[in-house]
Amino acid sequence: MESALTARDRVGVQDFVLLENYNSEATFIENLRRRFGENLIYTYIGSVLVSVNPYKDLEIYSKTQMERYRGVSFYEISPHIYALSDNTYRAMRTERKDQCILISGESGAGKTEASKKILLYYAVTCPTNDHMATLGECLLQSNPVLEAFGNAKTLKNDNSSRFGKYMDVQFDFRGAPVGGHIQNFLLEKTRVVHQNQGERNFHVFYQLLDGGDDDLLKALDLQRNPQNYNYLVKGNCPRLSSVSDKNNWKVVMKALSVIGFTEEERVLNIIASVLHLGNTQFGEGEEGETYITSETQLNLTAKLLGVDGSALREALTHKKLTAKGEEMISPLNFEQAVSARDALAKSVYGRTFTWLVQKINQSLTVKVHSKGSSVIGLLDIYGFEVLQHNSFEQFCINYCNEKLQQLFIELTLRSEQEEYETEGIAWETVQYFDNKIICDLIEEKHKGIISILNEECLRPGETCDVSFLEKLEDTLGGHPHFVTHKLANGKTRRIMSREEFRLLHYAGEVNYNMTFMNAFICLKRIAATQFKNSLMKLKEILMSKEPSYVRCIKPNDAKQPERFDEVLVRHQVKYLGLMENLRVRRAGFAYRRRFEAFLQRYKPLCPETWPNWHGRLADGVSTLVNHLGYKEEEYKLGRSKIFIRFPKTLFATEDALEAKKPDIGRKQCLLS
Ligand code: AOV
Ligand code: MG
Repeated sequence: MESALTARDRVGVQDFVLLENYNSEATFIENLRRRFGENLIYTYIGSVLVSVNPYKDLEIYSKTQMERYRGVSFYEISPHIYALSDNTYRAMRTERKDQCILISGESGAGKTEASKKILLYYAVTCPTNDHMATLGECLLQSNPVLEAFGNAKTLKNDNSSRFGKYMDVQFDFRGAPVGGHIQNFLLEKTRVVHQNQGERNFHVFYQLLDGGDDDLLKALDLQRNPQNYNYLVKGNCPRLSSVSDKNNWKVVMKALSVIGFTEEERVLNIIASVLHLGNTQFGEGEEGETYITSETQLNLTAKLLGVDGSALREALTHKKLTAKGEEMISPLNFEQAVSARDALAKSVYGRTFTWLVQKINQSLTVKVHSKGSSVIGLLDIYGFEVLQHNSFEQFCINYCNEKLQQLFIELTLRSEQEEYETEGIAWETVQYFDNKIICDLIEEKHKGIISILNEECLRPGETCDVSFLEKLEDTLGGHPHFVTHKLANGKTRRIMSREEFRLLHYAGEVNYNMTFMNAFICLKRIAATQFKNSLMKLKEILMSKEPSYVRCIKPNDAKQPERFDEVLVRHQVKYLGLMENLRVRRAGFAYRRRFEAFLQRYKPLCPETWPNWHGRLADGVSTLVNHLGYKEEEYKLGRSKIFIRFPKTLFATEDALEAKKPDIGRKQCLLS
C-alpha cells in the first residue's frame, strides 16, 4: 500500500479517470507534468491516448517494447502508442470492423511522429503475406518521400507537415497488411515561392542541392549553395541544425527505389526547373512591355520542364483572354509577369506532389484480393497554427483542425452516450463547447465564408478584397466567432486593420489578412470548395469506422526537452476539451470493463470464482463484487460490462490482488 502510493505520487496515474479530483484542471496538469518529468509521455483518458512531445529520443520504441505490447490489454500495461496501435488492430481482427486512428494537436505537438510509430508497429508486428512481403516496407518508405516533398521547417516545427494526409492500411483475413492508400489534402504551395523569416522551402530542394552528386547537379545546372536561388532565400534559413539534408537525400533516394519508383529523372528535372523559374527575371521595355532578361535561363527551364522555350516565354509574359468568342493575347506588366511565374512554379510543384502520391499509391495497391479484409485508417493533418500573417492556407489548415475537433466531440460524446444507453445505465449530461458553430461559419451553404468567397469571385472585376470583406461583414457581422474592425455600434476597433477579419477558432484567435487572402482568393476559389468537399468526404469515411484518438500536446514553444510550460499546456488542455472528455468519461463512472475481463483479472479474490466461474458472467461478477464488499452506490452492472464509480474502489481491489499475488507486480503496471 505504502509503496504503491509513493509510486502514484511520483509518476501520477496512467489514466486520468483514476484521478480522485477529476474536476480540477490543476490536478490534471500536475499529473501530466509529473509523468512528463519521469519521461512517461503517454497517459490515457479512458481509451483516448494523450501524448506530450518529449523533444528527445526515448528508448521506448524498440522491437522488444513492441513485443511487450502485443496482444496485451490496455490496462495491464503502461500507456503507449503501441498499446493503442495493438488495441486498434485487435479490435479490427476480433470485431471485424474497420478502424481509424485520429491524431490531433497543434503544430509541433508530435502527430506525424505518432503516425510513424503506429505504422512501424504494424509493419514489424503483423504477420506478413507471402505475396506482399515488401508491403510493410513500402508503407514505411512512403514517409521519407512525402516528407521530403511535403514537409518544411517552420517557426513551430523543423519538420512541419504542409499537407494533410489520410492513409488506409488494408489487412487480409489473417491480419497481414496487404495494401494501402494515401489521400493528400491541400499542400501549402505558397511556400514554393515564399517563406517567412526563419522558415524554409520544402526539404527536397535543400536535400537535392546538398546531397545530389556533382554529375547530377551539373546535369540540372544547379549550384550547391541554396543562397543562389531566389525561392530558397526568402526565409534566410538555408540550413537546419537538427537534420542533415545530405543524409536525408540518401534516405529519400533509397525510399524511392524501395517503392519501385522509376521516374526520378522526371521529378528531379521538375524540382530543378522550379529553382530556375525562381531565378527567371523580368525587365520592362520602353513601352511598358515585359521581357525575360536571360534567354539562357528561360531555355534551360523550358528544357527541364520538357516544353518549348517560346511557349514558356509567351506564358510568362502574356495572357490569353477570350472576348466575344475570340481569343486575344495581351501583354502582362512587370508585376503580373512575376505573379504568373510564381503561379506556374506553385502549380508545377503542387501537381508533382499529387503525382508522387499517385505513384506511391500504385506501389501500395492491393495485388491479391482476399475476402474478409479490413482497414485501419490513419489521419495526420497539419496542426492548428497562428502566424504573424495568416493567409488562405492558414485558413484551410485551421478549418481542417476545426473539423477534426468537431468529429472528436461528436464521436466521443456519441459513443459514450451510446455505451450508457446500450448498457442500460442512466446518463448525466456534461456541458462542453461545441465548435460546430465555427465549422458552420466557414462552410455553411449560402452564408458561410467559403460560399461568400465563391459568390464574390464570380463577380466581374479584378479586385475583390474590399467587397469581399464588406460582404462578410454584411452576412456575418454579429456572429460570436467573427470579428472585423467594425464594432456593432458603428465605431471602429482600433487594434484591427481594415484589411483583416478575425476568426475565434476553438484553439485560439486568428487574424486573416485580406491582402494575403486576396492574392489567392479567386485563383483558389475552386481549391476552397474542393477542400471543403474533400473534408466532408473524409468525415464520412471516418464516421464509418471505429475511431481511436491520439491527442498530442506540445510542452513548450522552444522545441526543447525537459521543458514543461504550464501556461502553454493548460491552453491546449482547454481547447482540446480534455477536461470535458474526462468528465464525460467520468459522468457517473470512472471505470468500466467487460464482465469476462473483470472476472479474469480479479477471480483469485473470491473462493467462488476461483479458479473458474461456470455460471453466467454477470452472476460471476456479482458474486465477486459482493464478496469484495462493493457497496451499491459504488458500481453498476450493465448488460456486458461492470461500471465502477470511484477510482478508490478499483484501487482497493487492485491492492487486494497485489496482496494476494505479490510476485506479479501488476499493480505497478496499473499505476505507471
Ligand atoms: P506535428 O506533426 O504535430 O507538427 P511532429 O510529429 O513533426 O509534429 O513533431 C515535431 C518534432 O518533435 C519531431 O520532429 C521530433 O523532433 C519531436 N518529437 C515528436 N514526437 C516525438 C517522440 N515521441 N519522441 C521524440 N521526439 C518527438 V505539424 O506537422 O507542424 O502540425 O504541421
Ligand atoms: Mg506533422
